[in-house]
Amino acid sequence: MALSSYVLHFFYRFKVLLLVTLCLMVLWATLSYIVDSGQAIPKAKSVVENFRKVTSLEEEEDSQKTTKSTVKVPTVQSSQGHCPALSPYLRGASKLTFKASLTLEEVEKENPQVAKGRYHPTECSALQHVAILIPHRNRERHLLYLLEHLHPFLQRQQLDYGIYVIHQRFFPSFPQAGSTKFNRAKLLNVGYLEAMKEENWDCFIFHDVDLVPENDFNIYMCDTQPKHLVVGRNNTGYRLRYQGYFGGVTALTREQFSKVNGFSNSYWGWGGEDDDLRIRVEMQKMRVMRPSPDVARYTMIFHTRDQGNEENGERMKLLRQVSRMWKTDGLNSCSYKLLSVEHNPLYINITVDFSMQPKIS
Ligand code: UD2
Ligand code: MN
Repeated sequence: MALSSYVLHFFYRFKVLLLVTLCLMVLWATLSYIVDSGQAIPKAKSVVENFRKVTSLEEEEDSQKTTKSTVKVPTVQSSQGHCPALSPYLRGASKLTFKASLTLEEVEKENPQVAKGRYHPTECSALQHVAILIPHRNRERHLLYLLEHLHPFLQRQQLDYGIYVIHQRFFPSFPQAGSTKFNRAKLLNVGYLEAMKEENWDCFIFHDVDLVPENDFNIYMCDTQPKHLVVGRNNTGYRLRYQGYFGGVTALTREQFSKVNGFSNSYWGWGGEDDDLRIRVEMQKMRVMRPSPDVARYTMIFHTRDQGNEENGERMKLLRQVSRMWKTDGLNSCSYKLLSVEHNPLYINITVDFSMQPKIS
């Protein structure tokens, strides 16, 4: 009897002890949870935010695919002056698509804020006034795709910009009636001179018609040194072709470009004119800058060599003469016959005829 009451008593005390221990454990667990969650909330928040960022980027990319990346007009209007150094509308890398059935009317509809080839942000005053100069002949499809992607791209960068297409007149069926080889460099000189008649642009972007930028962190503004914006492109494995490469898309301020007397006018046909400009830049003790390779990426729309733009056999000879020629061959000697200047909704079209120009030998 005594033994059983002792056992009962022992069990009773054991149960109480167990209960107290359990309570203490629950209390400890609750307290440590509260402390932990205090630290974990910011972590969780940042995870959620990152997730949101990723999804919104994907969503934006998706919406970009369907709506062809129309820039959302900012809702907050302010009269506070300059736009920020880095626009809040940038999206990063985007997947480019080129729809076979695209028309100019569609691109116009997607860019209602662009008038006569120009745009400026309304929410702030742009840091630079940028003229985009595109040399062009017989590449209508490429021009259409470039306009489609470039307008929203530049608007996301909050730039005050104008797009100039400099078109070299060609008479393919009547070569004897004055057809000339294509002259990319001279067209770009014409673009500079004609654009400067309209506005005192701060910065010039010399832009091939077939290169579409893939990442809007590749900023189309000029810097303290001339900039080369094409580090990589799809058809060269996104690698820089060679160290001194300065082709495709470059950005020079008004002063930088006039300091080197612009491009040479003497490069007829394909090749050399880009290296010539780099030599001019280096001769003026300027240094070519490049954005980081992960943003300076382009898709070049496939093409073969154009009729009238055959390889220039003179280019090596010309490149050896730059130091002797640059002062007299450039902006200050660029003569041309201006045929028309049309202010289309999405670009300013400057048509010139070089057929009377003597070829340099
Ligand atoms: C490379 C350079 C280019 C230039 C060229 C040599 C790159 C990415 N680009 O381009 O900047 O130095 O070599 O001259 O390295 N074009 C026409 N119609 C024509 C011919 C040319 O519109 O009939 C224009 C068009 O803007 C084109 C540009 O000239 O993008 C360059 O010509 P290309 O595309 O035939 O030469 P590519 O790709 O070798
Ligand atoms: Mn090309």
